[in-house]
Amino acid sequence: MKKFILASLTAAMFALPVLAQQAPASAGLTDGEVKKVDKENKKITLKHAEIKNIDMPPMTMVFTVKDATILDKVQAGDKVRFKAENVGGTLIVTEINPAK
Ligand SMILES: [Cu+2]
Repeated sequence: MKKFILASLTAAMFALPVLAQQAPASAGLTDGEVKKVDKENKKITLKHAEIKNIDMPPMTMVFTVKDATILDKVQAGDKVRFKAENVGGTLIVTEINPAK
């Protein structure tokens, strides 16, 4: 029995780094809710959860989007998953998808 537990622990220790490496792929997306869409000015107002990759706490704010066409998929009131990046000091939403 002791041997079995040891083997399981060892297996778990080897498995953990693999899980940790897989996390960042989906961690790049942040949960948010659309407050306002402004296609003309390529802006979107989002109430967002913590954005880990740019070290930002939860808040409601205006983002510039990389491309106005990504705003076609969303409208005010939608729950979304989005990706924000800091490009030369400007926060840009590069990807946004309705949350399922
Ligand atoms: Cu913010």
